[in-house]
Amino acid sequence: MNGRVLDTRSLCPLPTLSRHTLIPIVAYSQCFVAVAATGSFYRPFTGFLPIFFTASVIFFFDGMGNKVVTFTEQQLEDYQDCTFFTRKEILRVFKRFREVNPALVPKRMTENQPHTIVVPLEEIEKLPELKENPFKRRICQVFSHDGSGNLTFEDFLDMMSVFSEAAPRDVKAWYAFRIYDLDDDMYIGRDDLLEATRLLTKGELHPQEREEIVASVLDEADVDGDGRLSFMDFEHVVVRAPDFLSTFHIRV
Ligand SMILES: [Ca+2]
Ligand SMILES: [Ca+2]
Repeated sequence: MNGRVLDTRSLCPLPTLSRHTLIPIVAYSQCFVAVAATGSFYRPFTGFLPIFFTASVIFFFDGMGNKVVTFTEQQLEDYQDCTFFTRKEILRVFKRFREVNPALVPKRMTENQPHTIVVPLEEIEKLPELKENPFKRRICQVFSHDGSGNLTFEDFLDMMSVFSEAAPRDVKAWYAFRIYDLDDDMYIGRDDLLEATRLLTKGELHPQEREEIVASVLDEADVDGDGRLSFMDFEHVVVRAPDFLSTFHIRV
């Protein structure tokens, strides 16, 4: 199985975490919980809306009524191993992905297609689960194999897995950190916080007000006083935030 899913960061987050922890694992998570303490509407991920499916789809049928198998048994097993999903959920996620652009995504995914066929960012952003989220572009970039925001099926599966109910808190915290670390320097710095605050408040706050929020976030969360939030700083906040898991969630 050549899929990126199996050999990189994404769907097997724990090895990824340990790899990254070798670098001083710094980053960010806390900001928004701290921000949330200053005003209840400063809350990350409130744009995610639950997705409900009335029926699960295991197979597609072609025009002649013949069953079309989307993935091989081996592919499904691999995806199960590397996500927090059951195979039924994996197929639901595929249905969701294909609905974004049925002309681009075939019903049957042959060998390389799950990690070679790319749906553009602009189309993914229109998903109801994402379209109201101020971080939608950043979220797609974080899960995109090349950082562009365009997603293959495996990127998409990866994203939905991390946002699923079954994903553990430390995995969600790690990806929340990465999403807020807008400049990818492994810290949530002052500039990241200012921009995130702007996104979260839809530009309604005066720059001075945003500066004050960022200062209070850093004051509260920057444990070692280096002026930025490491992953450990961030995780410390997430652990204390009772509603973090419910806000970092998309239902499939
Ligand atoms: Ca940063
Ligand atoms: Ca710090």
